[in-house]
Amino acid sequence: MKRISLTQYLVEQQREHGHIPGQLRLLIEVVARACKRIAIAVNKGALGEVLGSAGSENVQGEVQKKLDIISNEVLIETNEWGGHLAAMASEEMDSIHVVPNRYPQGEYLLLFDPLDGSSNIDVNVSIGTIFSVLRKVGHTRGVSEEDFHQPGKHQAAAGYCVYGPQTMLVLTVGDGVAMFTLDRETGSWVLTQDGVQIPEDTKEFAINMSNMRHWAPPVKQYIDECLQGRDGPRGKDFNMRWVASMVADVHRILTRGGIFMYPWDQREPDKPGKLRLMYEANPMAFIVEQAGGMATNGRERILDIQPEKLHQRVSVVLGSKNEVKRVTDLHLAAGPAA
Ligand code: P6P
Repeated sequence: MKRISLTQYLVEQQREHGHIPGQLRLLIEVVARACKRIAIAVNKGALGEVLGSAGSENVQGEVQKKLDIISNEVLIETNEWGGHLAAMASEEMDSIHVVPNRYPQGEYLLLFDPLDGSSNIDVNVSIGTIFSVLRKVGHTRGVSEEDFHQPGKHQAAAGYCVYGPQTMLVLTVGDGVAMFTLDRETGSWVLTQDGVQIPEDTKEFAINMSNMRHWAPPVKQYIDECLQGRDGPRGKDFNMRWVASMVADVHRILTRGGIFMYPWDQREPDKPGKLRLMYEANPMAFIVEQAGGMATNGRERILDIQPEKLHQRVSVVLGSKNEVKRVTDLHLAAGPAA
């Protein structure tokens, strides 16, 4: 493949398809630069005194790791002065961060989970940054949390950076999915795959099996059928993977197919699931759909869900289309959600 940088890719997308406005191109390049800085901090590990807990909790009540806070600060400080953004929202911040008055305000809203999979940081397992881009509705300078309450189908762009054996940036602006690998010798993001397609069928499921007793019947039935293998109703054996880092699990599915599930469970019956809609499920659902996959909350398309709160949670079933459809059909056959 001819070596094409992220910048050249975005310029060519803009030239050929015209749907990457200048501010959006700048936003994507700034986020990509922030991910490079995060990658450097992540890769330092114990040498950089960045491991371990920060001694604080986020809005989700989760203990924050030092790298959670470092990553969040990197994304804020690299993005707030460029004039492409009106405000940002993060898993690590209770409320939105509005661009200070000393900087020009742009037409986009940026949401992110600055470092997803934090429980894996100290054990050297792949983690990642997830980001979602919305357009700011209205053209007054003011911006409020309500401006963020847009369904995922309105995203202008979405992507993630996975800090693994390779550091890779995966991106969609609504015209398919492209993958870039960080060339550490030059500091460039190099296009290594374009037109990513998720196989419609799979033999691999990703779910935290230790929660089985808490799942709703349709999820139990689906996983039980997979576990029966070739002698059961599926007529084929399945494999299981669970990295406990959504970015790593989704990246595997984009690369070789599979189904990822974090369903509702009875431990927190009033919460629809563990994962967050705005900055985990929506960006991943946009990417998965753009790669020919499917993403639902078990019953409805994730990208159609109308958000009511910035940090609201959602059940997630995404990946190979025919498998996600099977899980969704089981939920619908079970009747209305409890
Ligand atoms: P569990 C990481 O904390 C995360 O938000 C996702 O990245 C991951 O898929 C999930 O939670 C793992 O959850 O309950 O298996 O630790």
